[in-house]
Amino acid sequence: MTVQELPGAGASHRVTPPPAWRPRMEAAPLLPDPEPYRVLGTPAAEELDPALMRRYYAELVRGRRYNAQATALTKQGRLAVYPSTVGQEAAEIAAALVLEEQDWLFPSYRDTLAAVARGLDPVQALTLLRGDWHTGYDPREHRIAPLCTPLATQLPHAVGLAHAARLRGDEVVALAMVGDGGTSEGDFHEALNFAAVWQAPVVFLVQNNGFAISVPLAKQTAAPTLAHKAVGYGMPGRLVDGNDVAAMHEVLTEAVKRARTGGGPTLIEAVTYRMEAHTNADDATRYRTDAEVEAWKAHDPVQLLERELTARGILDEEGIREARDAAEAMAADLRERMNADPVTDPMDLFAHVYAEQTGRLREQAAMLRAELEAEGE
Ligand SMILES: Cc1ncc(C[n+]2csc(CCOP(=O)(O)OP(=O)(O)O)c2C)c(N)n1
Ligand SMILES: [Mg+2]
Repeated sequence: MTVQELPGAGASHRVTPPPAWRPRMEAAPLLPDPEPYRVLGTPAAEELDPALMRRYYAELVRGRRYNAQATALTKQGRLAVYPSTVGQEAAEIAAALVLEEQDWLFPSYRDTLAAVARGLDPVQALTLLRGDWHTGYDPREHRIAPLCTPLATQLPHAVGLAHAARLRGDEVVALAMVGDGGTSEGDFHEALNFAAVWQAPVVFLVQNNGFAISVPLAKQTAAPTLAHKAVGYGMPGRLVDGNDVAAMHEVLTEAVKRARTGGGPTLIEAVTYRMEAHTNADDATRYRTDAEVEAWKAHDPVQLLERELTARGILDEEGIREARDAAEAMAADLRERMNADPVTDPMDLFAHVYAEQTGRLREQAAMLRAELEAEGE
């Protein structure tokens, strides 16, 4: 029996469909290019701004040295944990340098380097990872939200802040950083959905470093690329070589400008690689091969820029030495200050949890105070 022949239904039950449904916008302009965008090693590098690129070079060298020093501090017992960004310095530094003073950065736990490049004191940036204070810095001072350990929860915060700023008429852009694994979280979905519906001035920067701890990307997403996820929310997705600092700068600058001028959010996937283990507590040899790591060494972000700039006469031996000396000075200062024992008060555990202390926390604080006093006697 066909629909047209239902019993007792007269000659035809063919119902005129409602007015044709139409997509609200063209999807094609939102789609990322199939190849990550690159500048270094391409003819586009002829347009590089020498002063800007020298600045990036100095920051990359400093960033690499910062990673090495922080990792050394974990081995010396001065830092509880450090998620290294060796190999990811280009994305980290560009995320910081494209922002204006009034903008906000929303970093994940891995993004200490972006926070330091934005002006945060390197020791303060490590306070949380040393385990002796909540955030370790005043987020309002440099407009850097706390380094966020719960995956992707910083994203809806960024959207809320950006949307609120826009309602107030402030020209603020929020740049939120997240890992490839973080894109599988509900918060990622909610943040992107709201951002696009509200046309909030947000830039989402996903660093696809290949892994969520030991889980490779292919085991936690079936999307063609992470940048493609943008299209489902109605924002443009951009795919960029995350180790190419000039490409990162260009793509991020464009997205920040779009956000600032009312064009709404962008999702950027920076394709990169985590050269070291997830943290000092992880053994990466258990889930990936040395050959894979070696292959990525040839695409090192610091080397890529150094080769391009020296070949073009933008950077010479002296420039390289200056950058290295400045990085050494930063590392020596970091080492020295991190080697001083921090003075902590256990009662601080209860401070700044809530604006107004809850009854239960007050009770617990009183208990601890009594215990500490008993110990002191
Ligand atoms: C909500 C939540 N679930 C699980 C974890 C445990 N965890 C910490 S890091 C991590 C992997 C995240 O990978 P990715 O988002 O790719 O960032 P990456 O560490 O590579 O920078 C997981 C599962 C967490 N911190 N928060
Ligand atoms: Mg990852």
